[in-house]
Amino acid sequence: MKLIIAIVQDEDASRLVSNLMNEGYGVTKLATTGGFLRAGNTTLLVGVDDDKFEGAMHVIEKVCKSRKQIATSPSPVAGTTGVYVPYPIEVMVGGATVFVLNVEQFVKL
Ligand code: 2BA
Repeated sequence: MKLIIAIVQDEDASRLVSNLMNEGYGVTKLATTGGFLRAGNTTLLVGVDDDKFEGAMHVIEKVCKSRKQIATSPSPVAGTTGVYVPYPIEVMVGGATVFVLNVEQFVKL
């Protein structure tokens, strides 16, 4: 068994949960925050038997598309005013950041 930890954009999360659930996967959805953009994202925990792993990854890949987005980030230097000025930056968003862990034990009590 494997545990898929998938960090996805909020706007993709609902459709991804629906698609996974419709295909019979168990999903836990967590509200999370990215360290770089300091914006909300969604982390899904999906526990899957080994033979269903590829199917789950396929659903994640299908639903979460990469795209570019303009975001603001505080300047790293406050300057003479002591104020951190927001400036626009282009970042790739969407897609999914996925960690795959082998599950040692799965117990429901
Ligand atoms: P954030 O940390 O808010 O990052 C959002 C996006 O900003 C990243 O997308 C990346 O394209 C860009 N980015 C991040 N750090 C950057 C930097 N130092 N300079 C320039 N651009 C930067 P993704 O790489 O797809 O990551 C999406 C979210 O996945 C991240 O949100 C974070 O919540 C999570 N994540 C990514 N890598 C991770 C890791 N190694 N461990 C834990 N969480 C991770």
